[in-house]
Amino acid sequence: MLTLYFSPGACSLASHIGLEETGAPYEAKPILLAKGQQRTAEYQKINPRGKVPALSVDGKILVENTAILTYLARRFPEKKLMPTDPAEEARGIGTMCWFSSIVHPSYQRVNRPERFAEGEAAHPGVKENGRKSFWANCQEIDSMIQGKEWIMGSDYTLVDPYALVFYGWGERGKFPMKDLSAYTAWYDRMMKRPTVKKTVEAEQNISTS
Ligand SMILES: N[C@@H](CCC(=O)N[C@@H](CS)C(=O)NCC(=O)O)C(=O)O
Repeated sequence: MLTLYFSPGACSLASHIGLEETGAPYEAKPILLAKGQQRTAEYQKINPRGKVPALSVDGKILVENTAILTYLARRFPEKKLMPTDPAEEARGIGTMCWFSSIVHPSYQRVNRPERFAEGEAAHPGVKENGRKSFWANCQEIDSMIQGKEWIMGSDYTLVDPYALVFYGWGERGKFPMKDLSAYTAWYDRMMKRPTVKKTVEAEQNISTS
Protein backbone atom coordinates (compact mmCIF):
# COMPACT_ATOMS: atom_id res chain seq x y z
CA MET A 1 0.00 0.00 0.00
CA LEU A 2 1.29 3.46 -0.94
CA THR A 3 0.27 6.41 1.24
CA LEU A 4 1.47 9.93 0.49
CA TYR A 5 1.51 12.64 3.15
CA PHE A 6 1.39 16.01 1.43
CA SER A 7 0.27 19.60 1.89
CA PRO A 8 -1.60 21.47 -0.87
CA GLY A 9 0.73 23.74 -2.85
CA ALA A 10 3.87 22.61 -0.99
CA CYS A 11 6.88 20.92 -2.60
CA SER A 12 5.10 17.61 -1.97
CA LEU A 13 3.16 18.36 -5.18
CA ALA A 14 6.14 16.84 -7.05
CA SER A 15 5.76 13.45 -5.33
CA HIS A 16 1.97 13.67 -5.57
CA ILE A 17 2.16 14.05 -9.37
CA GLY A 18 4.86 11.35 -9.47
CA LEU A 19 2.51 8.89 -7.77
CA GLU A 20 -0.33 9.80 -10.12
CA GLU A 21 1.99 9.12 -13.08
CA THR A 22 2.58 5.54 -11.90
CA GLY A 23 -1.11 4.69 -12.28
CA ALA A 24 -0.84 2.62 -9.08
CA PRO A 25 -3.54 2.87 -6.40
CA TYR A 26 -2.51 5.12 -3.52
CA GLU A 27 -3.93 7.06 -0.63
CA ALA A 28 -3.17 10.79 -0.31
CA LYS A 29 -3.35 12.17 3.22
CA PRO A 30 -3.31 15.97 3.59
CA ILE A 31 -1.10 17.36 6.35
CA LEU A 32 -2.05 21.03 6.44
CA LEU A 33 1.10 23.09 7.06
CA ALA A 34 -1.00 26.23 7.54
CA LYS A 35 -2.61 24.51 10.54
CA GLY A 36 0.68 23.18 11.91
CA GLN A 37 -0.39 19.56 11.34
CA GLN A 38 3.22 18.63 10.50
CA ARG A 39 4.02 19.17 14.19
CA THR A 40 1.36 16.85 15.67
CA ALA A 41 2.52 13.81 17.64
CA GLU A 42 0.75 11.61 15.09
CA TYR A 43 2.67 13.05 12.11
CA GLN A 44 5.96 13.14 14.03
CA LYS A 45 5.69 9.33 14.08
CA ILE A 46 5.63 9.40 10.25
CA ASN A 47 8.35 12.03 9.78
CA PRO A 48 10.04 13.29 12.96
CA ARG A 49 11.48 16.19 10.90
CA GLY A 50 7.92 17.50 10.46
CA LYS A 51 8.19 17.90 6.68
CA VAL A 52 6.16 16.81 3.70
CA PRO A 53 6.30 14.82 1.50
CA ALA A 54 6.55 11.43 3.17
CA LEU A 55 5.62 8.22 1.37
CA SER A 56 4.67 5.10 3.27
CA VAL A 57 5.46 1.95 1.30
CA ASP A 58 3.75 -0.86 3.20
CA GLY A 59 4.68 0.97 6.41
CA LYS A 60 8.28 1.85 5.43
CA ILE A 61 8.63 5.63 5.32
CA LEU A 62 10.48 7.40 2.52
CA VAL A 63 11.17 11.14 2.71
CA GLU A 64 12.67 13.77 0.36
CA ASN A 65 11.17 14.38 -3.09
CA THR A 66 14.37 13.32 -4.85
CA ALA A 67 14.33 9.92 -3.13
CA ILE A 68 10.59 9.40 -3.53
CA LEU A 69 10.58 10.31 -7.23
CA THR A 70 13.61 8.10 -7.92
CA TYR A 71 11.95 5.24 -6.02
CA LEU A 72 8.69 5.58 -7.98
CA ALA A 73 10.50 5.61 -11.34
CA ARG A 74 12.47 2.49 -10.40
CA ARG A 75 9.50 0.65 -8.91
CA PHE A 76 7.38 1.22 -12.01
CA PRO A 77 9.97 0.87 -14.84
CA GLU A 78 7.26 0.14 -17.41
CA LYS A 79 6.05 3.75 -17.03
CA LYS A 80 9.46 5.06 -18.22
CA LEU A 81 9.50 7.93 -15.73
CA MET A 82 13.31 8.33 -15.59
CA PRO A 83 16.06 7.55 -18.11
CA THR A 84 17.42 4.00 -17.86
CA ASP A 85 20.92 5.00 -18.97
CA PRO A 86 22.86 5.36 -15.67
CA ALA A 87 24.55 8.63 -16.62
CA GLU A 88 21.27 10.16 -17.80
CA GLU A 89 19.54 8.98 -14.63
CA ALA A 90 22.32 10.57 -12.56
CA ARG A 91 21.88 13.80 -14.53
CA GLY A 92 18.18 13.79 -13.60
CA ILE A 93 18.91 13.04 -9.94
CA GLY A 94 21.53 15.83 -9.98
CA THR A 95 18.92 18.31 -11.21
CA MET A 96 16.52 17.22 -8.44
CA CYS A 97 19.30 17.59 -5.83
CA TRP A 98 19.83 21.15 -7.08
CA PHE A 99 16.09 21.81 -6.80
CA SER A 100 16.12 20.54 -3.23
CA SER A 101 19.34 22.09 -1.95
CA ILE A 102 19.43 25.44 -3.81
CA VAL A 103 16.13 26.37 -5.48
CA HIS A 104 13.79 25.38 -2.63
CA PRO A 105 15.83 27.18 0.08
CA SER A 106 16.03 30.32 -2.07
CA TYR A 107 12.22 30.57 -1.99
CA GLN A 108 12.18 29.67 1.70
CA ARG A 109 14.31 32.78 2.38
CA VAL A 110 11.55 34.86 0.78
CA ASN A 111 8.78 33.12 2.69
CA ARG A 112 10.37 32.23 6.02
CA PRO A 113 13.29 34.67 6.60
CA GLU A 114 13.08 34.04 10.35
CA ARG A 115 14.49 30.56 9.72
CA PHE A 116 17.70 32.07 8.32
CA ALA A 117 18.54 34.99 10.60
CA GLU A 118 17.83 36.01 14.20
CA GLY A 119 16.15 39.37 14.79
CA GLU A 120 13.51 41.06 12.65
CA ALA A 121 15.93 43.73 11.45
CA ALA A 122 17.79 41.11 9.44
CA HIS A 123 14.71 39.71 7.71
CA PRO A 124 14.29 42.23 4.84
CA GLY A 125 17.88 41.53 3.73
CA VAL A 126 17.32 37.77 3.87
CA LYS A 127 14.11 38.16 1.84
CA GLU A 128 15.81 40.35 -0.75
CA ASN A 129 18.65 37.86 -1.10
CA GLY A 130 16.06 35.07 -1.45
CA ARG A 131 14.15 36.93 -4.16
CA LYS A 132 17.34 37.58 -6.17
CA SER A 133 18.50 33.96 -5.83
CA PHE A 134 15.09 32.45 -6.55
CA TRP A 135 14.70 34.57 -9.67
CA ALA A 136 18.20 33.63 -10.90
CA ASN A 137 17.30 29.97 -10.29
CA CYS A 138 14.05 30.31 -12.28
CA GLN A 139 16.05 31.88 -15.12
CA GLU A 140 18.42 28.91 -14.98
CA ILE A 141 15.47 26.50 -15.22
CA ASP A 142 14.19 28.53 -18.19
CA SER A 143 17.51 28.16 -20.00
CA MET A 144 17.63 24.44 -19.12
CA ILE A 145 14.32 23.96 -21.00
CA GLN A 146 15.17 26.11 -24.02
CA GLY A 147 14.97 24.08 -27.23
CA LYS A 148 13.55 21.07 -25.37
CA GLU A 149 10.11 19.71 -24.73
CA TRP A 150 10.82 18.53 -21.19
CA ILE A 151 13.53 19.25 -18.60
CA MET A 152 15.61 16.20 -19.55
CA GLY A 153 15.05 16.51 -23.31
CA SER A 154 12.46 14.87 -25.52
CA ASP A 155 11.07 12.56 -22.82
CA TYR A 156 8.91 13.52 -19.86
CA THR A 157 10.49 12.40 -16.57
CA LEU A 158 9.72 12.84 -12.87
CA VAL A 159 12.15 15.77 -12.84
CA ASP A 160 9.35 17.71 -14.58
CA PRO A 161 6.77 17.68 -11.74
CA TYR A 162 9.50 18.87 -9.35
CA ALA A 163 10.15 21.91 -11.58
CA LEU A 164 6.39 22.63 -11.59
CA VAL A 165 6.53 23.39 -7.87
CA PHE A 166 8.81 26.39 -8.45
CA TYR A 167 6.78 27.80 -11.34
CA GLY A 168 3.76 27.81 -9.01
CA TRP A 169 5.71 29.41 -6.17
CA GLY A 170 7.05 32.04 -8.59
CA GLU A 171 3.52 32.99 -9.55
CA ARG A 172 2.43 33.01 -5.91
CA GLY A 173 5.38 35.25 -5.01
CA LYS A 174 4.52 37.65 -7.90
CA PHE A 175 7.71 37.00 -9.88
CA PRO A 176 7.36 37.84 -13.62
CA MET A 177 7.17 34.16 -14.60
CA LYS A 178 5.57 34.93 -17.98
CA ASP A 179 8.85 36.64 -19.00
CA LEU A 180 10.47 33.18 -18.94
CA SER A 181 9.28 32.00 -22.33
CA ALA A 182 10.62 28.42 -22.30
CA TYR A 183 9.57 27.76 -18.69
CA THR A 184 6.09 29.20 -19.42
CA ALA A 185 5.60 27.17 -22.64
CA TRP A 186 6.72 24.07 -20.68
CA TYR A 187 4.27 24.97 -17.86
CA ASP A 188 1.45 25.09 -20.43
CA ARG A 189 2.51 21.65 -21.74
CA MET A 190 2.61 20.30 -18.18
CA MET A 191 -0.90 21.53 -17.42
CA LYS A 192 -2.19 19.74 -20.54
CA ARG A 193 -1.10 16.38 -19.09
CA PRO A 194 -4.23 14.83 -17.53
CA THR A 195 -2.19 13.41 -14.60
CA VAL A 196 -0.72 16.82 -13.77
CA LYS A 197 -3.99 18.73 -14.20
CA LYS A 198 -5.88 16.20 -12.04
CA THR A 199 -3.34 16.38 -9.21
CA VAL A 200 -3.00 20.17 -9.24
CA GLU A 201 -6.79 20.55 -9.20
CA ALA A 202 -7.19 17.96 -6.44
CA GLU A 203 -4.76 19.96 -4.26
CA GLN A 204 -6.49 23.26 -5.11
CA ASN A 205 -9.82 21.81 -3.98
CA ILE A 206 -8.56 21.11 -0.47
CA SER A 207 -9.49 23.82 1.99
CA THR A 208 -6.41 24.90 3.98
CA SER A 209 -8.21 27.14 6.46
N1 LIG B 1 14.10 18.68 0.65
C1 LIG B 1 12.80 18.30 1.14
C2 LIG B 1 12.07 19.55 1.60
C3 LIG B 1 10.86 19.21 2.45
C4 LIG B 1 10.22 20.50 2.98
O1 LIG B 1 10.94 21.43 3.43
N2 LIG B 1 8.90 20.57 2.95
C5 LIG B 1 8.19 21.72 3.45
C6 LIG B 1 7.01 22.03 2.52
S1 LIG B 1 7.51 22.71 0.96
C7 LIG B 1 7.64 21.45 4.82
O2 LIG B 1 7.16 20.36 5.08
N3 LIG B 1 7.65 22.45 5.70
C8 LIG B 1 7.05 22.35 7.00
C9 LIG B 1 7.85 23.04 8.06
O3 LIG B 1 9.03 23.33 7.81
O4 LIG B 1 7.30 23.27 9.12
C10 LIG B 1 12.05 17.53 0.05
O5 LIG B 1 12.29 17.77 -1.12
O6 LIG B 1 11.23 16.66 0.38
